[in-house]
Amino acid sequence: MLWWWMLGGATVILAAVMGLLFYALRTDTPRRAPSTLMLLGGAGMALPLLVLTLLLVFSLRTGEALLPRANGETPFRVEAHARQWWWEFIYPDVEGRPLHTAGELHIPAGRAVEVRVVAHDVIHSFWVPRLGGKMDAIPGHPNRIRLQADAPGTYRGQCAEFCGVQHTFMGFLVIAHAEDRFGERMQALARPPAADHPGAADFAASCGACHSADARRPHGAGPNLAGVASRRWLGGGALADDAPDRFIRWIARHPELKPGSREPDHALLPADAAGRIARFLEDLR
Ligand code: HEC
Ligand SMILES: [Cu+2]
Repeated sequence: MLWWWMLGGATVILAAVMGLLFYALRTDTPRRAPSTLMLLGGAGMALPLLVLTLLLVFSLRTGEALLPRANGETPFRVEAHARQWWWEFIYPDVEGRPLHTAGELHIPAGRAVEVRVVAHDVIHSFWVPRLGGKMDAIPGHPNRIRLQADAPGTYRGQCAEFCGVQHTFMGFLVIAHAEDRFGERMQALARPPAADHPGAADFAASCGACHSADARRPHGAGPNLAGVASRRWLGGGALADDAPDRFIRWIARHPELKPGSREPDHALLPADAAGRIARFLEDLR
């Protein structure tokens, strides 16, 4: 349908241009210079007004048609909050209350997902190349983008607007699950951390100012670490493996792995406390 309109439009324009060309080439017809009014009013105003209005109507309709359809269902809603240099993802109403996580966005496969894109410092851009277009994250101006993963899988996302030194490592992963797996993932995220864990007190003392390990209790300047042990990478791709010692490596070496990030150096943290904290993080599944 759309193709026919495009072909038709192109044919009309081609015919008009060719007609004008032949008219111009016919040197034998006496010519009158067109009046200024004709030139300005006709070619300068009426024609562009007509063409642009038509194009606007068609592009609005096309844009609407290209959006993943919610097919009667409400789309799954989630918020993506951009910060230098990490993404927070908020599921606004899992069992009626929001869940906060970071770094990985879990979505149900085969269902339209509406992402509300927000920025907290500078302009960033939300982009998952395999799932659709880019959407700017602008401070004070939330935007919306709709996407859909037709099959379960992992889709790489990336901040697509230069936003400072660690722009490169402002990556994220979108993980699409089959519907029942998705529910399991949400339930796992909602589980509070074990308060009697041997590393819980150290974590609260050294990291608790910026990090929460409970998706229901967001606070602080750092990413929510609920479920962090099941994340496939840390620091937006700066530490892109999930070897068992990765938390101890992050604690010791993140200033090298992600120089300039807003996380302070932990040089003064005793090794035994760091070890307990790392084990605490490994248990946040
Ligand atoms: C002053 C605030 C602050 C403190 C204190 C802090 N962090 Fe962070 N942390 C951050 C910020 C900001 C980031 C995001 C860094 C980035 O990716 O740009 C982060 C990222 C992380 C990440 C990667 C998370 C992810 O989603 O990939 C881990 C793991 C982490 N911190 C562990 C710790 C541990 C363990 C401690 C305590 C020993 C700690 N942090 C203390 C601010 C802090
Ligand atoms: Cu960015």
